[in-house]
Amino acid sequence: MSKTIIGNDLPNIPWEERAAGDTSILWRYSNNPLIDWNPTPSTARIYNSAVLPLDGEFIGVFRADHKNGRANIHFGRSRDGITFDIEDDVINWVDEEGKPNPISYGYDPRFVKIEDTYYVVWCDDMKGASIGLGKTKDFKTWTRLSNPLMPFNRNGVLFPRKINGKYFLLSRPSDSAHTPFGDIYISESPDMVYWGKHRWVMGKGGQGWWQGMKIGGGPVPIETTEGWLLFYHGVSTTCNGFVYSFGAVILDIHEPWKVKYRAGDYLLTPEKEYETTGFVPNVCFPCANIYDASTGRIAIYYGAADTYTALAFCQVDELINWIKKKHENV
Ligand code: BMA
Repeated sequence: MSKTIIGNDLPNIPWEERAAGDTSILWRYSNNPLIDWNPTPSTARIYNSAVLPLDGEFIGVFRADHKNGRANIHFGRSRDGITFDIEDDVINWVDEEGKPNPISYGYDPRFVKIEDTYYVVWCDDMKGASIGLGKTKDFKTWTRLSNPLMPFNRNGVLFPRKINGKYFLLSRPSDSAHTPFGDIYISESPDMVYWGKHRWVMGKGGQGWWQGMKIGGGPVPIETTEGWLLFYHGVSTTCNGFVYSFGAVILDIHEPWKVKYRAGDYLLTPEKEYETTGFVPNVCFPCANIYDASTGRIAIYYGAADTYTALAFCQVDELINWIKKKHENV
């Protein structure tokens, strides 16, 4: 079998086969949610979080809303990618001289390994919503780097390798509140410090009302023989507020600002009670994906109702065929 995903194998990927009779391209884990209310003494809700494999087990950076309502980022570990042991204390960030450099709030982290370094990208406070960037090699020392982009911005997503010798970062320029607009842009950098060549990648809208108000990049893109596979969230406005769903797109492998295929339908929209009911109802917000290249299995971690962490699965070839079939020119 020729491999579609260009990457590592992960035979112990958390996985559950699609239920008999289910025809969904992406299916939910039957034991969702993975993380329920009040998961640690200081935290009320852990969701919109990111997981990576490490040495046969799993690690993650977790968005935790504390009991004063403020969000911050915690580190955690898991044997199986399903049950997590999350530290009750926030990550202690330092600056590049090793001096404490705490974040005043942080949320929606993405986590990526590039060469021998693990990077965290999150929504940070730079007198308003902006993109935070930090790195670690040992999960003990966590070093903050300078904010890659000016405020106001959210949904920073790094690509997992350099492309044409440059690092690439997706972002979604926004306001500092509940942004009623938003397209996905891309920026590049030779060194993770200076970012430029900003380009527009894709806009809200299309034929699907589910992404009519705004969109934002989701998990770290997956390299495939067809291009970069990117899950992204899309938001529609109803008379009862925003509804967050997610879909998928394939970007050109060498020029990732070019959309090759974009599915007009969503893959997942709030339906289950843990998605429709919680601190913020009707939110499905993906922040991480892990994969097993040999079998093409993909597991996606998503936040549900700004309260829970949930898991869904798909198979890469089925997904890519579906994206092509549902492709629309926007
Ligand atoms: C966005 C972000 C997400 C959140 C979503 C729905 O603006 O703040 O963290 O899941 O709103 O409330």
